Amino acid sequence: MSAVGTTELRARFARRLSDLYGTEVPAYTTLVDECHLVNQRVLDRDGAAAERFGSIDRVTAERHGAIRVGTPAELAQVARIFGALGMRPVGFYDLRDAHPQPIPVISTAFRPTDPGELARNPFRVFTSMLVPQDRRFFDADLEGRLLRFLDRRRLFPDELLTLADRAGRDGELIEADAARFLELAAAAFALSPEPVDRAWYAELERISGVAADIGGVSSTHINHLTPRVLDIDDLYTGMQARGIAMIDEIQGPPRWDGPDVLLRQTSFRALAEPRAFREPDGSISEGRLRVRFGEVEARGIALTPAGRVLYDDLVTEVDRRVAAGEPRQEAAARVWATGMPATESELERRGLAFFTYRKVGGSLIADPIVYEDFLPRSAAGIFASNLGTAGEMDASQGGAPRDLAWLAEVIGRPIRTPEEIYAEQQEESLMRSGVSPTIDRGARRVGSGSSGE
Ligand code: OOG
Ligand code: NI
Repeated sequence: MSAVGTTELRARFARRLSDLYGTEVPAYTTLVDECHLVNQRVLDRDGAAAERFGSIDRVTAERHGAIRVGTPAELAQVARIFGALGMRPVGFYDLRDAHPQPIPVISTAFRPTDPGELARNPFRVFTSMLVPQDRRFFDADLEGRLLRFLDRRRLFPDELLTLADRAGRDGELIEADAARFLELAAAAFALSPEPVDRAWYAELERISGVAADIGGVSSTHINHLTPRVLDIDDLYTGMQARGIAMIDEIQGPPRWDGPDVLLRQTSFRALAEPRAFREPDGSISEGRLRVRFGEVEARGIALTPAGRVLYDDLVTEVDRRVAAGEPRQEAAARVWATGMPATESELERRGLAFFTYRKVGGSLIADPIVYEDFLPRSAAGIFASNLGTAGEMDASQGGAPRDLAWLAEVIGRPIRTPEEIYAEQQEESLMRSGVSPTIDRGARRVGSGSSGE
């Protein structure tokens, strides 16, 4: 019997989840169709330049999902399942002090880290974990009840975890095991028909819709699946023309004529889906919950730590102007026009973005490294725009300290930072070209045209 390797398992899982989500959330299918149309238009218009940040095959298949869990033990199990798909935890995002609205979670993203694997299938999952210990959100009594509830539930069956460990160890599964693994994994992320305890859910929802979505039900689910688009402004208008209500803004960098940097995202609001509820008297009734939505993203070049400081400064400056009454779009356009380098070469010369280098003839050509990660502020914006109410928070209470090292420790796995991965990729390309990383930057040229993948 033939075996299914890690890469193929990941690609099959991404496709399977996409099919599942399409049947559960029909507007997602509309979004994917519109993305294909826009991507084809950009390809026709820009030719090879359209593939500068990844081949069209990669971009067409590309998705990120998001899930939310309650405890380190659950997150450790998630790491085993995604580990079977060649996805490792990268980055640490603390959304508890995020603007525009604090969310009681910390997050990481599971994704391939090797450039070849990313090119073959970049499927990634933004994964958030509740922090019931944070007193700004939960008092000691509620923390205790939450932890008891979370400790009692089982998100993933043993059979799934056993198959995941086997795939992780062997780098493949025989066809029959692969089929079973994919079936169990997809089922674990589907919306459960299990009735929701009305009173318990409502109690958590008063604090945060995200707390209720995580700790108010006995299973987890994929809460959005995000295709990638090459022109997100075009997509935004296209979706509105199809009658889908989008959130007010595109998150992240503004629309501008300079290079695409980092990540731009937008979404449509969560749909009210029918769900069964268990009432306080034990009876079952039907209600509706808005938890699952649609999101789309456009990716650009990864910024170095220095580039990221510049980006964050521009964000702060735009906020300042908006607070003073300027419309956001105009403020952002003005701030970016003066603050952000207008070309890739300039980003390269000033060491603000990551590139890989290759020798062509006598010169060194620089190709941009695409940003594979997330932005905490955009993430908080995406969470917030899809919550009914802002929830309650007592800022005078102490929070629970959490960081990347803490998270790595409690899930028992190393977590890499995005910047170290990009830097390593850049260094390796320089070594391969026989160039010392400190060589005079004047010898380099920023390449144009194809993605170089
Ligand atoms: C995750 C929201 C963040 C993104 O793309 O920034 C996110 C969630 O809603 O669970 O997916
Ligand atoms: Ni997302």
